[in-house]
Amino acid sequence: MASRKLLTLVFIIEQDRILLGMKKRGFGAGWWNGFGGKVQQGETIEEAAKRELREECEITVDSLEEFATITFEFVNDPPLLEVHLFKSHTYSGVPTETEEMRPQWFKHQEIPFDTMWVDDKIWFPYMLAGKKFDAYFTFQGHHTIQNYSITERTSSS
Ligand code: 6U4
Repeated sequence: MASRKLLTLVFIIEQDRILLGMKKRGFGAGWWNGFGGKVQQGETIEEAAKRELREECEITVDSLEEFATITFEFVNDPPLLEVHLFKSHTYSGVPTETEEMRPQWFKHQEIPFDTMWVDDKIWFPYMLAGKKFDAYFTFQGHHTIQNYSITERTSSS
């Protein structure tokens, strides 16, 4: 089986706006995204999600709701990325720019999909509708989706 890297992605979602960060360096630099990164040894995935949120925009959350996993395959470029997505409606602190991210609020109708990973416009509607899902995207390079699938979780799964 192909090896996989575990990653996190966190969204603060209020009634009519969502907090995104402009990634200033590393993987996905130049694109708006949620806050997240690699799960380190000795921490749970949720602990990693909270840590990355704190490190990248200096806010904290008491609890996070895991609502999706997305696996990304980059053709001829292993490993697979297994990204665990979390959300919260509340947080503490003030979203603050760091070396890695510049946070900004966006109205739900004004999400800057042209400056985001191309998969985001496909699955954000599920997230914003409060759905839980599991998805798989196969990328050719970083700009082209070769194929994908999304499965909504039923209440029993
Ligand atoms: P470091 O170690 O800080 O240099 P870096 O290479 O910047 O790490 P990292 O750890 O910030 O990467 O993780 C990349 C982030 O991008 C994770 O939160 C997952 C997210 N991500 C990766 N592929 C994505 C994609 N296709 N669509 C998306 N988010 C993606 O919306």
